[in-house]
Amino acid sequence: MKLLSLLLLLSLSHAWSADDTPNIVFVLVDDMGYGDLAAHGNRLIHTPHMDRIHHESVRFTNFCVSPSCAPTRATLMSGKHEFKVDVSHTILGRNVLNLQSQTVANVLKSGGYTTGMFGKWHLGIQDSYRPDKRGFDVALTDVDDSQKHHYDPTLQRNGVEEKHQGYRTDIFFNQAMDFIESNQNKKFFCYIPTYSPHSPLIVPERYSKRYEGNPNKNFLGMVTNVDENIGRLRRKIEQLGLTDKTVFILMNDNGGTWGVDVHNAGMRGRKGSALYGGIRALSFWSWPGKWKPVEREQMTGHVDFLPTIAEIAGVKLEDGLKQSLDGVSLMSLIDGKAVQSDAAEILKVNDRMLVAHRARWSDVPGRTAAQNIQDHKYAYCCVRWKHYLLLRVQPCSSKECSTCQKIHNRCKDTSARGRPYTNNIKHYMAPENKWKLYDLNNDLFQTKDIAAQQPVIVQKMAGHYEQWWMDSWMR
Ligand SMILES: [Ca+2]
Repeated sequence: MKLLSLLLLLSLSHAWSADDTPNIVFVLVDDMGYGDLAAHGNRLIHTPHMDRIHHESVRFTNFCVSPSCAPTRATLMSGKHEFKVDVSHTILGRNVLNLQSQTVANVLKSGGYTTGMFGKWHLGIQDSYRPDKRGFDVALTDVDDSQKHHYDPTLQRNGVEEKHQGYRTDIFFNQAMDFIESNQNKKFFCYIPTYSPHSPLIVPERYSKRYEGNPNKNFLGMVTNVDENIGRLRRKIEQLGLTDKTVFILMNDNGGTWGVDVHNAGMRGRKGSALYGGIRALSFWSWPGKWKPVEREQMTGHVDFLPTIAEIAGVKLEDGLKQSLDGVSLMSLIDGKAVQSDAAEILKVNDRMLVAHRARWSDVPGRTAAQNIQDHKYAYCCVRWKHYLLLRVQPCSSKECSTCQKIHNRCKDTSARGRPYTNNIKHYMAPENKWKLYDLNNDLFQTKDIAAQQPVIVQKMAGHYEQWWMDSWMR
């Protein structure tokens, strides 16, 4: 492992003196949706601190992640689609980022950053897969990466257990603030992936009582608790005099969950789906005094995170690594310098296609891993290109594949009695052996299939998917 780590570091080299490169604070909110924000038109939710970040940031308004937790984290950390780094689920050992992958923390460490992580890693917490073995100097995470330990949790700091008192989200933010204070005279990367507002929905009453009467008051309260913690974090950065020296990034990790019936920003789909509402995420990038707040509607995504961070940090990626990445640096969109130019990377952003796949299939007994993968090629996936979204919903027929059975069942039962997400349940559509095409400019809710009217576009995007599938699994 030592040799591997050395090789990883040797493959990176510094681009330029890092004196004027900023600290980087990255908050990733688990299971919050694009619509769970007052600034995105949600009239019920109370999110004043995140709204302020919205107003102060470069905002990527057409930014997509993966349909669920670990896949998104795998891509954020590695810069590659999760399938290429062996992540295809949130459990079953298929949420473990392979050791060949360099992480964004490896990249930043090579650029002289002190790196800390406080929260939900979800990419393997055993042995060499632990975050403190993947480029983080300090990594504090739940002892078994469980969602359940809301109060007085046992945490693990670089593999050593610690008992903590209090509400877990507050604890992680407190610990992150201590890290920032301790490293205020160094250049640091502080990654705070929350466990909230993921279920189970448990929050101190003072947050939920604001939403009394709403069936999802605990979820909404959890979002407000995260928001309050973000406010405390920002105040701490300000008190330390670091605001102008710190890039602050806010993102969520998959489509909406318990909040989609309150407000889903006009979209259909939720976490776990490949509809736009299942993958669109907020993506706010702020550097006070340096970057002007603006909206960028180019098609972007989590694949772009690592190369963008590398450029912000002044780390030149080694050619082999750069070419293996699925994304590009968005810096020219952030600082606006190249928006009017014909910079190659901007053209790539404007004409690229990006794929999302639900993954999460069950390991069906009697089928090999390779067969299971092939059985789910079209289970629930999409291709994005310009303002189009090409969708396929073709779950497998095995009764032993619980995830596909869930899709089959929801296709039959659209009444969704007793379930959450009542309005958005309609995103589970009857499977057909063909692609559907939606024009997101005119049909954000994705109800009108225009595939029959646009056969050339369907063919082009479907062709991209076939090639992508080969590239993702046949390596
Ligand atoms: Ca999540």
